Amino acid sequence: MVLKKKQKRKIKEQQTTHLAEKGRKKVVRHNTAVNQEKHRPDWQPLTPDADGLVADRRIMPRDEHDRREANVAVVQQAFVADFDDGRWQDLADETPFLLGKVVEVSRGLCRAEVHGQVIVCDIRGTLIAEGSGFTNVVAVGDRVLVRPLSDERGLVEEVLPRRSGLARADSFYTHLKQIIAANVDQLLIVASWREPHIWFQLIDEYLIGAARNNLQATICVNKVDLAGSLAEVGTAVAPYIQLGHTLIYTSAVTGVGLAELRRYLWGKTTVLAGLSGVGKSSLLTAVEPTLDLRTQTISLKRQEGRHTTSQAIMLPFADKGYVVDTPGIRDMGLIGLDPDELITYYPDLVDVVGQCRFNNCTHAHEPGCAVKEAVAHGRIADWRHKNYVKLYQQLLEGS
Ligand SMILES: Nc1nc2c(ncn2[C@@H]2O[C@H](COP(=O)(O)OP(=O)(O)OP(=O)(O)O)[C@@H](O)[C@H]2O)c(=O)[nH]1
Ligand SMILES: [Mg+2]
Ligand SMILES: [Zn+2]
Repeated sequence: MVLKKKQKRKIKEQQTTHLAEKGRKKVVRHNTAVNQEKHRPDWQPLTPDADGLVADRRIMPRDEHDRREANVAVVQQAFVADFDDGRWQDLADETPFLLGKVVEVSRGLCRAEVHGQVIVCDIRGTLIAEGSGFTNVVAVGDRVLVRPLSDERGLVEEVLPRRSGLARADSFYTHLKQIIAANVDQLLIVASWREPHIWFQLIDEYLIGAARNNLQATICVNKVDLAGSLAEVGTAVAPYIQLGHTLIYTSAVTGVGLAELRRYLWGKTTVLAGLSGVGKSSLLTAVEPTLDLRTQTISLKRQEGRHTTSQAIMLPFADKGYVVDTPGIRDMGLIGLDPDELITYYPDLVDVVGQCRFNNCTHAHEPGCAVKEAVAHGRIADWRHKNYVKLYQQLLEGS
């Protein structure tokens, strides 16, 4: 059959629309947070391969990056677990620059400790975070190469590879991460018993964030002076203890637990995270009066408009170790997480989910749900189950 010109055009149009739609659908599907999360490498640290080719992606000037691209094996978005002060120093020694450690970041500027002295450094404008998997170029804790400009001023020429870090997924580009503190050893999740009231859902989210960042986390419950007794606190947090987490109970007012907290911080680089007002700065000042964080915190607050919400400050701790004080971070753990992956961060629920009547049970309202049964029999804490259901719902709505 011979088709008329008009008919042919119509068919072609239909085909084109179909193809365009197909194409568009494909792009949309590819861009969902879930798929981006699936298709990107994990956030776990990597170790060098036999040839020493590792995630040696430094943040460097654009042309320098292009020049090296051909020769360097690039693994993006990864931390290199075995970097230490010696290796960073070796890298710096190959250059005419000095090794610096970033202790505070502001827009286009940072403060870096160089040879034990903190100096203000500009950040070279051509440094790009593109391809590193992070949205920000420099973070607190970063090791950088500094070109000295004067006794008190320098220029950051390059950001050296990171050993570890606390990062949160960017809320817009969910496949990218904003790094809050780099090269830290551990995370101290600070909550308060009252004022503000202990909030288990946020602790759960922080624990998930720590696991996704491959960081060891400890939970500190502060303001225990506001509790009837320590036993009351212990009973409330028992599910965390059963899961194998370490808890420290403190009061910056009465001094309870400060010796233990000091031991925990000593010799390590620790980042503290918790809601505003739980007492992070008070605790640090109480265990190390020379830190004088009150003034630091106030001066940062005064400049609030100029800082991002992830503004953090790193301070030396008791001549052995560092602490990173942060403002309240609300959305650390979950962005970009596949809803079906959430259960893996609830080991107490994982143990029983296989026994649910329906194998696609969401453990929210289905009959014959083994999780709900375990809650009813007191084998799983009611609030752990509630947090799981709430977070699962949040993830579904977000994806
Ligand atoms: N009762 C009691 N109050 C405390 C304790 N620790 C801190 N506070 C009080 O809680 C308030 C908040 O303390 P901060 O140390 O500023 O809290 P923060 O976590 O650093 O808050 P941001 O800097 O806003 O994130 C202050 O008024 C402290 O005096 C404690 O152990 N017991
Ligand atoms: Mg504070
Ligand atoms: Zn179930």
